[in-house]
Amino acid sequence: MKNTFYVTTPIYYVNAEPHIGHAYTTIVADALTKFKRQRGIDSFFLTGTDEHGINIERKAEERGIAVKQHVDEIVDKFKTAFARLDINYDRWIRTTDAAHEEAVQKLWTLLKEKGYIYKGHYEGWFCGNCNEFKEVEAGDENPTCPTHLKALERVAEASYFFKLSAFQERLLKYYEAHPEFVQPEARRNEVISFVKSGLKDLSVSRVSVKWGIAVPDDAEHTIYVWLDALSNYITALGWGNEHFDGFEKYWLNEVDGKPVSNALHLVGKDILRFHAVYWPAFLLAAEVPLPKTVFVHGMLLKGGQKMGKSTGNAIKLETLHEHFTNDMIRYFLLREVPFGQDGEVTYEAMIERVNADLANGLGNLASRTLTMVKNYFAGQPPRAFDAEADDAKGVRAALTQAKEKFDDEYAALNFSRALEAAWSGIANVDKFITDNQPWKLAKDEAARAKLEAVISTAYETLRQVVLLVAPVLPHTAKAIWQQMGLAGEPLQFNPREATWGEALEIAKVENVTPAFPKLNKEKIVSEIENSEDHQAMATDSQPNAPSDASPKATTGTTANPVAPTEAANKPSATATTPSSDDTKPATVASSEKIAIDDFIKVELRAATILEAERVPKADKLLRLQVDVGEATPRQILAGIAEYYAPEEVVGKKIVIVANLAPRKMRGFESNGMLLAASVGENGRPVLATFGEEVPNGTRLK
Ligand code: ME8
Repeated sequence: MKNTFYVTTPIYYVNAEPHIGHAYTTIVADALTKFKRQRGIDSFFLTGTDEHGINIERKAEERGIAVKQHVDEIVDKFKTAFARLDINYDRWIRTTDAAHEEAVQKLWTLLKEKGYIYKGHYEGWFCGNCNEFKEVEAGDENPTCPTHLKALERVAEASYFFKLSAFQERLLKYYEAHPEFVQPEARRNEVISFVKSGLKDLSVSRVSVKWGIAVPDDAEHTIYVWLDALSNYITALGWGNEHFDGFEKYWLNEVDGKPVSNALHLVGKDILRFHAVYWPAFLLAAEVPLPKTVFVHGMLLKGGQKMGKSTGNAIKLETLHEHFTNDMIRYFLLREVPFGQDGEVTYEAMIERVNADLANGLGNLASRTLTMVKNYFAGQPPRAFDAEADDAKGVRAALTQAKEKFDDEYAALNFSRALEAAWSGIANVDKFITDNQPWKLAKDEAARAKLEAVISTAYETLRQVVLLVAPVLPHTAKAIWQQMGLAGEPLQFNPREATWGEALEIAKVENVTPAFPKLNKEKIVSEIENSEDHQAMATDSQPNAPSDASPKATTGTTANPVAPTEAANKPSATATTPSSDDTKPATVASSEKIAIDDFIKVELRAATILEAERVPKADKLLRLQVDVGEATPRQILAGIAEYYAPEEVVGKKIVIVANLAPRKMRGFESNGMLLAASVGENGRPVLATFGEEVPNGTRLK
């Protein structure tokens, strides 16, 4: 069996700028590749961009530029963002690469020759964002996409079909025989039950989409984007084209005389079915060995909602870079969110994690150990392991265990648990240092041997831990390694071969600088909350903001659709939510038109104000507890305090926007906003209410 490793990320759509979600999968792939390489495994890491399809065609049209120019610009943004995160991929595939296009046409021809593609006619409902036809309830004439909440498009045209239905049994057998194929287990079960429910043939060409790869011998049609995009995982290695020669080496493997693949696809759960059903069916049809594993991770959430371009609530990479180093971002994402599960991301949690684990944990171990080497041993680390004290033996034994656990968990993609194991090594040696009080031993000539043993153990533990964490914290690991006087770089050494106390040439420890600064939570959070990006982001996620079709997503401008001064002069319907710094009502210019599917996104509900109080040092804010028919009341901050006394609003029936992402203001979280008309010169808010009794929680449509 060959010892190679091949990992891929999804190839990202070029209809929006990269955000933390894209960075997440790609950082994981990078940290995994570094881990494998450190252990001597020949590895290949592929990422790239998915550039065809109706949505991208439209995006360029909206921007008034050629599609090629549009995709080139967004690809550059992705590449720059990933380079900034120290992501070292081996190849960036673009579905507009000539070699890829050529290979996809070969795959098409192969599937057709084998009898799996036939021509027919398609009628159905299509979502351009999912690039998928959707099942719709009979009689629904205005269906919306359940993911994007946008109106589906009716498509009725000639189409080629892939005989997916012919693969139902073969797929089920394959899942059964290869439990490692779809992971984690819960996703595997989901896929199995989906396939058991029946597979229909798949429409795999479009005549109305021009921006795509032409169907061989029928150039009226373009190839369905998912067939085009999924193929990237093999075309990038040279399958079906002459331009690359990695297919044999990285895709193919042999076990018990049978061809199998080593490939690992990392994907988010949003695209599970494409990878776990369609892709293996295409490969089975083409008689190409299936990837070893499709590992499906969860979604990064904000306020319980998936971060993404449709919701406009994704944390921007620039904001992260302003306040956190790359290593902090990488560590947080791998440590905080168990890989495979959804995870809420907040700046507060990031800062707490950085301070506890990086500044206090690893950083503190490095600086206290190296400072003692400098002060007590003139910078030359002692290597005295013969006469180890019993407790030093304990530290060593625990570290050996931690190393094994780290490798096992990491290889199984349990990054969080792997890091926890490494940090248990840190906690152990920290306690050992504190228990032995080397600062006291240093004052006693007779305790010199003991001091040597203690510092040797601390230094050696640090060395081993730095080797372990290097794939996750490449910069910091290297910086600490250099400060330790060690030669080379930690990523060059296999931790499994680094034996405890081995003879090493070590230069003198000269400068000891903290590996991580301690972050000031209040300061950073308030800076982020007051930043332009954050304001724009909060506005984006409001119902009247343009959806992911907005030019903002592609051009990076932070144009704000809200026009408070203009609207304040006219009586108009106003959604009253305070901005973070004061309580100016945000209003939509009345000339702006929105589509019905934009409106459907807004969840308006009837509610009753149960409690109200003023917010200290915020003249315009009232803090309300509101009954929306849920198990517990919600807190909403409203900018109405200048016009309504708290006791005046208690008991009032109001209308709220119930699906607004939470925002923090003056230290309080606001979970929604109430509706009011903005009347007169000053935009006096008049609360919207009902003419007759309506139960709390009732939706307005
Ligand atoms: O789906 N949390 O591209 P895409 C975690 N082009 N990961 C997230 C995330 C979030 N909130 N948001 C995005 C496509 N991702 C297709 C793929 S592959 C042949 C074609 C990550 O730009 C995650 O990996 O919509 C998710 O699966 C992917 O970005 C979707 O990227």
